[in-house]
Amino acid sequence: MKLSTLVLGLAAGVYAKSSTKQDVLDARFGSDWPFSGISTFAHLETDRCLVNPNTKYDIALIGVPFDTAVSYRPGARFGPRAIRAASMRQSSLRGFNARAGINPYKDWAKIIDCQDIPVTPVDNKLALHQMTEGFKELLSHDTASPTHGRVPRLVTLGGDHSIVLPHLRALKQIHGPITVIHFDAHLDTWLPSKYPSGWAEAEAGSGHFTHGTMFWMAHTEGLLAEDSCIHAGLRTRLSGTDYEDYADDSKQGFARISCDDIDTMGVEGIVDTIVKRVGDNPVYISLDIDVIDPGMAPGTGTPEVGGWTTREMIGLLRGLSGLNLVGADIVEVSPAFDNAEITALAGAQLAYEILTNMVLSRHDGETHVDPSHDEL
Ligand SMILES: [Mn+2]
Repeated sequence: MKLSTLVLGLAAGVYAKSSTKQDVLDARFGSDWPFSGISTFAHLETDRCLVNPNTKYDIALIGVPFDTAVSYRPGARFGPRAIRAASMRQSSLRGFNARAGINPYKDWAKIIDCQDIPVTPVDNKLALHQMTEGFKELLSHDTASPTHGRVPRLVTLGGDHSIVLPHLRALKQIHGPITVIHFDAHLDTWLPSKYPSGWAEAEAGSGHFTHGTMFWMAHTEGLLAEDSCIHAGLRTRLSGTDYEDYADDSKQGFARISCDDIDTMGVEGIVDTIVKRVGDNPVYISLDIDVIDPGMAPGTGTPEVGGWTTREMIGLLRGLSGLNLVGADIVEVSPAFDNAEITALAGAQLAYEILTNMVLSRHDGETHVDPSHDEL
């Protein structure tokens, strides 16, 4: 090659690299620091998906700032924005999940933050209707990668735990009855009669709708798969003296793993039990942050001491990456009771682990198995 040709070639290369103003602007201003930019989950692209039906995504974060179905501390309506703020150190730039061997933000899936479902805080019957319609709308969008599945998947940021009911209603219409893996200190299959002030005038659509009865409602509505749901992390006090709450729970098709079981079964033993229980069914992971010990997650509605560590919870989720996962939530983060953002940080990290699982599993019965993705 003649020297002049080489010089011309180099000059052309430099010219091409710096020629467009867009290139220069992207290089200078295109990436955020963790602390700059507006607060979407993990700095993801955002869209007001509920009013833009043509927006495509494979996985979406959706905030549901609703907390008027709590039985103790309110405040989880501020959970979505607290989790988003605590997720700021996550981004596609440094998003590789070393435990899982993928970067969920740079893999096959288009993941976006769909903002919030606006829900009334003054009328729970209307609120439940609004949430149900919102979830149906979000699940009706086309996916960006149809070869990986034609139904998008949602990770809900709550909100109190009642927000799982409208999500399950919307999922049932698509997948049929859903198998729920429920991480929680509490059963949440309580009969409405177990609560005070259970007046006969209560309407099923509002008076019975609480953050402790919604799985009972889900079972009553036929949304749950028979004998395949499972709780994990239980340590709640019970009514009565004969474990009748457990009997009520079993009738609704749930198996139970207590919080203390981790001492004998270990993370791996619990993962094995859950995987055997749920099989290939369409699975929904519902994660109440109160499953974590209040020492690591104090900012929540109904704290119970003696819980799991965040490291154990991450290990459990990493072990569940091969499931047919069709939806998930992180609920009950109540930032007014938080300290130094620790509860919201736990919520943000656990959401990231769930997103990782969604990228690793394809929910049309097809699992994305790669031998390099060793778990646990
Ligand atoms: Mn709960």
